[in-house]
Parts: sequence; structure tokens; C-alpha cells
Amino acid sequence: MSYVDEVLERVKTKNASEPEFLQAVDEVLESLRPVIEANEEKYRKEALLERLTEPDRQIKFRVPWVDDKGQVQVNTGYRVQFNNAIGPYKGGLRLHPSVNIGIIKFLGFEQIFKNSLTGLPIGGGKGGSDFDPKGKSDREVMAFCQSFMTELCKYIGADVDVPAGDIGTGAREIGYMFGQYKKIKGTYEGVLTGKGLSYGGSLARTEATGYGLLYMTEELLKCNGSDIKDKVIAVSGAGNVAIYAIQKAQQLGAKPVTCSDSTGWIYDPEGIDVELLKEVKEVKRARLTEYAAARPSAQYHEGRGVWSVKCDIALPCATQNELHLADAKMLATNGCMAVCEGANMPTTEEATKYLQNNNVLFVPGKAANAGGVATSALEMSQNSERLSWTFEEVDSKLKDIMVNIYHNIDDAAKRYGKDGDYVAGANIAGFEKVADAMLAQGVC
Ligand code: NDP
Ligand code: 2IT
Repeated sequence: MSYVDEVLERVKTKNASEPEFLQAVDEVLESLRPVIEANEEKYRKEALLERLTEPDRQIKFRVPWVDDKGQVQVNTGYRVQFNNAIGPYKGGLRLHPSVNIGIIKFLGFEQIFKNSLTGLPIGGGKGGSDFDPKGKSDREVMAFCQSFMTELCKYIGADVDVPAGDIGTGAREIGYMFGQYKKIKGTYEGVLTGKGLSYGGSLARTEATGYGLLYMTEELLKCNGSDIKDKVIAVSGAGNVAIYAIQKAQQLGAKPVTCSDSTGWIYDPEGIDVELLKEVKEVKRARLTEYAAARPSAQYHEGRGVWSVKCDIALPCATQNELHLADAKMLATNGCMAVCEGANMPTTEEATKYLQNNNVLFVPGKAANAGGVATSALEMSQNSERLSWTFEEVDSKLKDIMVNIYHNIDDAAKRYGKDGDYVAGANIAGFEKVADAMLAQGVC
């Protein structure tokens, strides 16, 4: 049996109840086959893949907090510190009822390769809780965040592990967590990113994931003989990534016509009104029905459906496994030329294969959404030197990083005879640096 198959078998046996984690490992190891086969004996002896697929540590803890009625509530908190071969653990905190250890492990595993692709010194980690911030008062969110950080602060630090936002964790939650960390530890340090601008946050971090996704899409099209201008774009999600993807798409002359949340979706043939969307989602924290009520050109539909809209480019920006095989077929039939993932693993494995086999350009999340964590690393740099850079400075570094990632994953795919397979390219390019660092550091 090949080394890759041996490890896949072992990972499946050990993590049988974690389908998302298995999906992420399967996709990465399958595309690393040619790299592993070229060094099979050495990597097997070093147990490199066993070490890469086993987190350094998993922390799980109780998060008790008091709701507005005086009732004590209990949630579960997680932090998975996956791999710190190339830098301190870095990755977001997800607050969503669907969070469990398998979800956090899949996100942490993906983060290792994504962070490596940025070219910056950050390792892979992820955390979160099954707490649902939706419908909670600010005081309840604060009570949760303080309790969560009371435990988490034992395991993190500016040179150890630096969490940030993800689904359900935005500026408000990061603020409450930072305040609690500072109070307990007594140190003012860059322990979180995505902070507010008045206390160490970086300009452009809010926009970074969405903007970065569009810089990647722009370069992808340019290098494949096309142009983003005037392209019709279908976007899913209506959160941090989706909003700033829509904004940058418009700045580049494209026309985003959809967005969605967990209850329904909008088709707005005139193009999404991003200021209205921000008002509905960032200020009022309301449902998309409010967007439709305020915008005569918009149609609101219950359930899911953005991928049925005819578009040139699709940008899934909501959550994992939201673009299925049937969606991929509709997109290809409707003439979609590119899918770039703003979310983490939004496309199922079979949908990904279908798109790739039907000449739809496909860039996986670990490359396409790396602008968020890259800009988090730029926030860490600014905190270390106790300076803040201008918006233009951060944005231009972000753009350079995204263009570099595109060329690195393209080159890596070509080196292994997989021209245009950006999934393989991203996994290979991300892996090479981490593997080199792990081997150099001995058995640890
Ligand atoms: P937000 O919480 O800001 O927004 C998430 C959006 O997706 C909301 O519109 C939400 O709808 C929708 N959504 C979430 N879960 C589901 C679900 N199970 N079914 C349907 N819709 C859902 O999160 P972000 O925009 O920050 O994150 C979106 C994706 O991007 C995630 O995969 C995240 O891991 C990834 N990502 C985020 C980065 C960042 O910097 N924030 C960086 C890189 C990747 P509703 O409001 O109704 O729940
Ligand atoms: O998935 C991701 O890359 C993020 N949620 C951002 C992580 C970060 O540390 O900025």
C-alpha cells in the first residue's frame, strides 16, 4: 500500500465521526500524491503525514454564562492548535450552533496550508464554540465572550497562538474577548487580530478577505485570457466575506447580483446595493427580507438557490459544503467560467471535480480566501513594531500577496504536470514549506 493510502486509512479509522475533517484531509493528501511518492521512503520513516494530520493539541472547555433572564447557560469552547512549524498558531474563532470538534479540526487543518501560502510566518489553528450570537443581546454576547476568554487565555499569546474572527465572530466579539484577555493577563499585546482601530487593529482587515478574493479572481481571469470587468457574479453569504467581496467586485467593474443568508437569498438584477446590505447586516443584524423590502429591484427567495442564477463567476462566501454537485452542473450549464472560494471548503469534493472536469476555473478557499489571515499577519507586524500603516499600504501589500499566491499555486501545479489544477497547486505549494520546516526541526 502506498504511504498516502496507509495514512488515509489510519486517519479514517481514528476520526470516523468527523466527516468534514476527513473530507479536508482526503482532498489534501490525494493531491499531494506525486510529491509524497517522490520522497516516499523518507517521509514514511519520518512519519511526516501522521504528524501533519494529528493536531499538536486540542483544547475543549466549558463556557458558562448568565443570560438576560438570570438563567445560567453552558456552551462548549474549543481551540485546536494544529501545527506551529512555521510560526505561532493562527486562525479564527467560529461561533455557530453547528460547531463541534470535527468542524474545528477541518478548519485548523486547512489553515496550516493557507497560512503557509501567504508567505508569512504563521502556523495553523482554529477555535470556536457552539454558542449562537444570533438573537442575543449585547450583554449576553459580552458575558459569553468573557467566559470563553477566561479559559482560552491560558493557552494563547502574541507569540503562541493568535485567534481572530470567523463565522459569528466580528469586531464586537473580538473587542469583548480582547478586554477580558487584557484584564486577566495584565498585558497589552497583539493576542487577537481583527481588533478595532482604536486599540491595535489594522486598517483594511475588515475588508481583507473579500478584497483578497477579488484580487485573486482578477489575476486568475487575467492569466486565463479574460477580464473581470462587466462580469456577472453570483455570491453566497451576506457576512464579512460576502459584503466586501461584493464591494470590491463593483469597484473592479463587475456586477454581483446575489447574496444569501441561512434563511433565504436575494437576486437583484440591477446589482447588489452594498451600502444597503451593510446597513441590514452590519448595523441592524437583520434578515435579508429587510434588504428586499427596501429595494424594489430585489427578489427574495426562501431557502437556497443562488447557484441557479446565470453568472460568469461564482463566489461561495457562506459556509462549508454549500455548493453541491447539482449546483456545479447548473453553473457549468449556465456558462460560469470561474469559481473562487471565499468560504472554507464551500464546494463538495464531487462538485469540485465536476467543475474542474468541465473547464470551469476553480480556486480553493485555502488560496482564494487567504487575504483575511494574511492581513491578520500584517496586523501582528504592526502590533510588534507599535505602528499603524495606512489603508493604502495594507491594501497594496494584500494585493501583492494574493497575486503571489496565484502564481505560486499555478507554478506548483505546472511543476507536477497538473496545469490549471489550482487545488493540487495550493496543496502542494502550502505543504512544501511546512514539510521543510517540520523536517528541519526534528521529531516534535
Ligand atoms: P459571517 O458570520 O460574517 O457571515 C456568514 C454568512 O454565511 C452569513 O450570511 C450567514 O447567514 C451565512 N451562513 C453561515 N452559516 C450558514 C449555514 N450553515 N447555512 C447557510 N448560510 C450560512 O462569517 P464570515 O463572512 O466571516 O465567514 C464566511 C466564510 O468565510 C466561512 O466559511 C469562514 O470560515 C470563511 N472565512 C472567513 C474569513 C474572515 O476573515 N472572516 C477569512 C477566511 C475565510 P446567517 O447570518 O443567516 O447565519
Ligand atoms: O478562515 C480564516 O482564514 C479566518 N477566519 C481568518 C483567520 C485569521 O486569523 O485572520
